[in-house]
Amino acid sequence: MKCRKCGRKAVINMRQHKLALCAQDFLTWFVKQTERTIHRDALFEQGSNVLVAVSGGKDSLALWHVLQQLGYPCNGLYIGLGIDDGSAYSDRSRACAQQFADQHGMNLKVVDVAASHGATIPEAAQVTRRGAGKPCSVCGLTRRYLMNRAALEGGYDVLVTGHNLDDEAATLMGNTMNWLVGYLESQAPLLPEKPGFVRKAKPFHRFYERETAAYALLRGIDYIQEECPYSADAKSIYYKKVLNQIETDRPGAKQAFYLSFLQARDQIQFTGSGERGPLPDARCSTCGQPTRGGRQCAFCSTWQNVRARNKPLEPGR
Ligand code: Q46
Ligand code: ZN
Repeated sequence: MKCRKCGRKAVINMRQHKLALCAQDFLTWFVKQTERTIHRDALFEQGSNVLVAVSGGKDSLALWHVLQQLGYPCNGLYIGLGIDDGSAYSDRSRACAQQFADQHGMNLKVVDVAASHGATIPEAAQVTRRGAGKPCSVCGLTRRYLMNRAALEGGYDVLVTGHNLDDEAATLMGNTMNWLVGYLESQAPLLPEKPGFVRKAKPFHRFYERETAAYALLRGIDYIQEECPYSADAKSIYYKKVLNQIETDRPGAKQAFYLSFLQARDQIQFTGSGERGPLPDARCSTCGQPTRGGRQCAFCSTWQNVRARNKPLEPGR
């Protein structure tokens, strides 16, 4: 197959765009498409101060690379979750993020959950009801909170994540299968800023996962290839498989499913129960963040609980 732009040998065929490209033209196309998405979806403006949530994986490192090429002032943020599971997953993903930052002269801020809050994510999951032995719930809550706080404290205009179209389509399938209206309302490539919450954006939300992977590979970015060990039984992996099966039979179906939702959601009357809804009046008594119920926000009450249960017994007790 030949590159549509120059006629050289194509390295990728994007059937949903009816576009095959060589390595050089793909890299140029990928950066331009990211810029187009940022403008078309009004994610942020030229000159915005950007904080990139970096996991050490292909999507977030590719995003950081592209934004730097586009001239946005951007720093990276890595959250150390303390996930080991015999594979030193967190240590290795952090090493990939740090190595990337050093190679490109970029600034990576690291927040280590165990050092700052007294327990790793798997330890926290063992002792909270929220965890019930599985760390994903407490992990998601903690990452969202710490990323938001780091962005606010650092004075950033926007926090960006590397979610691609496969991630978004799988989330959409999960939200739709269970009719999670609040989550459907919040599922958007842009969540505007509001008091206590930084603006959040997903500049890669129109790319297929194989495209972000191709960018990382062709740029020689060294990223952690395996997924978090706790993602193995995640429903999102199952939904991705199902969607890829449909995509094989009907090229473009995955893209149509997600992009049609974005169009339809503008016509749907949501009741404001999701993250995009009105802000609650109540404030967390510990951190001051707006919260929907209770004296404390979910993050502060969860981690207070973790610290209380994790406290070593005093001698003689
Ligand atoms: S939530 Fe769960 Fe992820 Fe956290 S524990 Fe791993 S799989 S990293 S997206
Ligand atoms: Zn709080």
